[in-house]
Amino acid sequence: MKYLTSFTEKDSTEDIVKTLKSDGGVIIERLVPEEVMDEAYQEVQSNVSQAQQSSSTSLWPEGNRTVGGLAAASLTYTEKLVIHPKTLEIVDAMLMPIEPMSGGIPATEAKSEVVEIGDGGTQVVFKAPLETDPNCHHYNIGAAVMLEVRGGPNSKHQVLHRENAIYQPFIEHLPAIREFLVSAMWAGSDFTRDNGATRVVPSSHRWPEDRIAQENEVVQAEMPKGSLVMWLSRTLHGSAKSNTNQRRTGFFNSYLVDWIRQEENQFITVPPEIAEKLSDKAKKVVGYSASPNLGWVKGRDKDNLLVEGRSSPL
Ligand SMILES: O=C(O)CCC(=O)C(=O)O
Ligand SMILES: [Fe+2]
Repeated sequence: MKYLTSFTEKDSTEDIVKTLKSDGGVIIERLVPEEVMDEAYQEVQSNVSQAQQSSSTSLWPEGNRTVGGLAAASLTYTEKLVIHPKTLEIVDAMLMPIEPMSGGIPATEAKSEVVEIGDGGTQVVFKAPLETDPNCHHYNIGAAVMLEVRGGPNSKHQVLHRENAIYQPFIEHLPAIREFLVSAMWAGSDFTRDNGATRVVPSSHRWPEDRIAQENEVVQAEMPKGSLVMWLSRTLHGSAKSNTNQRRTGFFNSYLVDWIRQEENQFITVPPEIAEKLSDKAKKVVGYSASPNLGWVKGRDKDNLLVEGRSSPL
């Protein structure tokens, strides 16, 4: 595999998912009109000061621009990109939630039974899991950020990394688990070879951890504005250096199973007074919903924790 396959919205979700699983990444071209990307960019520019957009970390050195809390900084981004129906269909197929976000048929609950153990006592016992069993109750965004590569004398390729690196130090001794995170990067400008289009190493999600990528195994997610590149948690990738003075604007979010802590704290970045303005689906994906066992608030509705109802075992 020396390239990422490009699809369009007309291609079947099944085909896209098959390729995402085999190659570790896919591009979907022109999934939204360019104007949607311009609208999102304008909202970010009016809501976030230039000073707040500056960055000086090792992943995002001086000169580039980054914006955190993007789900609050641009409601167009949250409503039209994060919960884009095609994207949600793909993520549903990858993360296998009990409650699919794309409106598909809910999967059956992970199977457990309560057995009698004598003297009126009982115990919960889980049956051996099947590959087709759900992998989460629902999923949320892990982080939602704008990542803007700016060319300049110091422009360098970002270190190739796997998105699972934030959890891996603590779970590396577990046997391989099913996919728990999918990354999505929307092109807020054209993504070109010269302006920093994301570097991706196809098939690297199936490599042993210590295999080192050769430069000729790295491809770039070149795509026009309004397109989307998605990759898996074990796929090596990173932003690229820019040789131009154009901005390369990426709108990034990850989708993460509900049973792992979100990378960026969405309850601070999208406080209830902003979350209230979101559609029910957007509220849910940001994190304002609960599974029967996780994230509950006594007295609040499990599907919308901003309103009264039932969500807790108490
Ligand atoms: O901006 C990009 O192209 C990728 C960025 C990335 O992978 C990261 O910051 O974790
Ligand atoms: Fe990354």
